[in-house]
Amino acid sequence: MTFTRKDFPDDFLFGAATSSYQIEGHAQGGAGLTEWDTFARTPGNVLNADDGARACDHYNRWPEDLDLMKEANFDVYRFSTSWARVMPEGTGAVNQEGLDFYDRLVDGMLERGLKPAATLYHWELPVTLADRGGWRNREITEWFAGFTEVVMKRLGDRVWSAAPINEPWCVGWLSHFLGFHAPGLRDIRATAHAMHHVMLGHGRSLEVMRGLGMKNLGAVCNFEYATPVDDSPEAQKAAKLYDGYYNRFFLSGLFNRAYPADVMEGLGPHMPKGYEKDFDIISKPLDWLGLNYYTRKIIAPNDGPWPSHEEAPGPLPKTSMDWEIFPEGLHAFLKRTHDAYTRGLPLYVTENGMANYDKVSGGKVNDQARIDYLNAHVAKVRQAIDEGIPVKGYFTWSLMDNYEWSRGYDQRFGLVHVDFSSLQRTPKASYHAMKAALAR
Ligand code: IFM
Repeated sequence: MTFTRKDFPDDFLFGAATSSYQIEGHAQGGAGLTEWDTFARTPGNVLNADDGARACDHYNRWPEDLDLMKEANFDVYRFSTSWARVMPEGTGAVNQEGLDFYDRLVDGMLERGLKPAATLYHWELPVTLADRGGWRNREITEWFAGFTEVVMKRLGDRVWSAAPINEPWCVGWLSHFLGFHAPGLRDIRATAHAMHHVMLGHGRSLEVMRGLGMKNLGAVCNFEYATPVDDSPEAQKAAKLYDGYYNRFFLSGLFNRAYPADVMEGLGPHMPKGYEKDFDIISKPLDWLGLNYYTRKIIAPNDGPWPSHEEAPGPLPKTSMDWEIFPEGLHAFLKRTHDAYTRGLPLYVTENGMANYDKVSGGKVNDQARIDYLNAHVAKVRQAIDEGIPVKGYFTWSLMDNYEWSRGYDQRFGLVHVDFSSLQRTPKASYHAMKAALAR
């Protein structure tokens, strides 16, 4: 790496992130079916119809995985708790085995000197709740509050930080407007409802955790930089709108008690009635904000219905996800978030990394491209700190290769290679580089 821990303030934290469905092996331990299980079983949704039934078998191999975290000299492990594992029906009965698993996992982190950074929801919606409308149904905000209470009554005394929901844009837009994620809807009314309920669910969950006396609570949003395809006013407007529903919608709700006017031109008529009254709950004070950042998109106007734009190919080098590598975007988001929304609140880069078609050869994985990607993005974090932006930590996605949602097991984001037949873990060159950079 071109950086070491010493280049950062003493209290700056380095971590790696994972999520439950992507690594655990969801068919084990009494977990209920999630909407991803049925989504994956429907032709055309997921590459090779892969699901998370076995994934990395982290459910059994977690001690080895936490050892990998510790041996890489990471400070924090960002993990998530599966709703369907803890409450197979979504409400009511608790699967004690599932709760015990997370209890052991958190203790395992503490025993290894790792800070546990919990995310309550990283998309394992129990099918029973999907049957009742999922995020389209306002009642989900109370179901989610109930899940929060069950999990945090058990773990809340030991986690270092907690956030209710990973990437509200994915829960709302990607899953209900673009249809790329479960439940695979393409409907503007469903989108408007889900976008708002995910915000309200965030707020209710936060209230529950505050009520339990928990500290260090935040939110994790994902960001994509939007570049207009050309200098025309139409292209500028299209890119601004993309930025609006992708990035500003959630920041605005959390910090400005309103959704952006340009986004509401399209979503407004489809919003749940009386949604404006919910901002007291949505905008409860946070202790930090997490930013997940990977890429930018080139946006071109078109004649279609709102939002009347589409993605155009970009010229920059790309990852195997076909995502352009654009570290400048990370700096831009840290700066804008601090200047316009969070104004002094600690920021964390809660996800950043790249997918690459990594292969094991002679027991080694040469992923120099990932090392370059991480160096370039960490340099942007350093730049932001130099400018006085309070960035307090950086997490790479991901500790290990895992289930990449609709891309199945094809896309490898890990610092550790996973052979999905033998489940053998092989640390890649990027893992060894990170370990050396983070040595104390
Ligand atoms: O794998 C995902 C993760 O679940 C959420 N953030 C983006 C990652 C890469 O696509």
